[in-house]
Amino acid sequence: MKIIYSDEHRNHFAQGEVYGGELVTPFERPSRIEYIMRELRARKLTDISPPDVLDMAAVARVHAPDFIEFLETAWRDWTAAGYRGEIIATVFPVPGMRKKPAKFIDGRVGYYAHSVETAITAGTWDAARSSAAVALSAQKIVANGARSAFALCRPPGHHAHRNLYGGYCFLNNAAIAAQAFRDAGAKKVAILDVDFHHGNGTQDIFYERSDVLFLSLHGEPEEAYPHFLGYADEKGAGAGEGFNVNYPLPRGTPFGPWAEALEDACGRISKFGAEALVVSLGVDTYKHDPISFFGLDSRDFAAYGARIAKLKLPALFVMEGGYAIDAIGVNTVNVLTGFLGGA
Ligand code: OKP
Ligand code: ZN
Repeated sequence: MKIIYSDEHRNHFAQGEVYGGELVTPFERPSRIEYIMRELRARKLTDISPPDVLDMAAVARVHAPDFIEFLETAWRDWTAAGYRGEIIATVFPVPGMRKKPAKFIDGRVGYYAHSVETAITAGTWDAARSSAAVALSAQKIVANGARSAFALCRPPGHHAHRNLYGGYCFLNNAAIAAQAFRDAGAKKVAILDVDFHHGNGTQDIFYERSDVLFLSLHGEPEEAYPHFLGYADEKGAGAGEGFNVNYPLPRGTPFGPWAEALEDACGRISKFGAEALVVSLGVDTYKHDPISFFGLDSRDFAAYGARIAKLKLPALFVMEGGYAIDAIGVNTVNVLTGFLGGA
């Protein structure tokens, strides 16, 4: 399996994540990727290349131009205002207020943020672009005929909407890759999101479309981030009605019921007639993940990798979350080797 990776992810490492009213070292940190790289090498998955130069037009197929411009200029405007910390949103155009674009940076930040935990730093835009480049380069390998590829993206992407960032995400790598499959001629693309958290950004981007089927297994929104999206009754709208499928699962869900939901999702993907599959691969479903609450064991990751292989679809794995750092490598690589062994 070809793997795409860029060192430039390191440009994004905020000092602080707002967590339980404290500023803590972000759970989403550069060492995550280093642990995965180490395990890939140990397990002889060594066909690792850097990404091609980013095609911004492919990013603009998914994200709004003003949002892209915001990400590009936010750090410049923040420092120009005399602020000395990292960019953290403080005020939002929630329902009841007016969603009018603001001029001053605080208003601009709140206009494009959906969550406070995620800080923007001097290097965030560079890292976000490199992450999208990783996804797109891996997508090309699959579009050109490979059975699979692994995009070792960081920062993750599935919480980024068309015009919103948050949940550690800035550009939606999986959505950008899915759109690139469409633009390369695939008539139908499925996105299977197995990260512990609901892929609210990806859902938002494709909610009214019938050419991209989105399915997400995640902690139920009553209990889990992002809290305000991810219910089972969100089934798509307009032409997209029936092409959005959520599997909210309760606290403590072990592999059995999780795998039953995956089985249902796989059935729908086959029935849909997808020509390509994008897997939003988060391994925060692991039983010892510090911010999640499912009960998967390391061997379960290999088992579900094999189930995904049975779909017999060209598959692009896009890295999302996973915060139990000592196990992130084993769990991630188990999915990939499970897939390779199950084909
Ligand atoms: C990003 B990805 C828990 C707070 C959660 C944000 C989590 C973002 C997860 N008390 N904060 O989907 O892994
Ligand atoms: Zn997650």
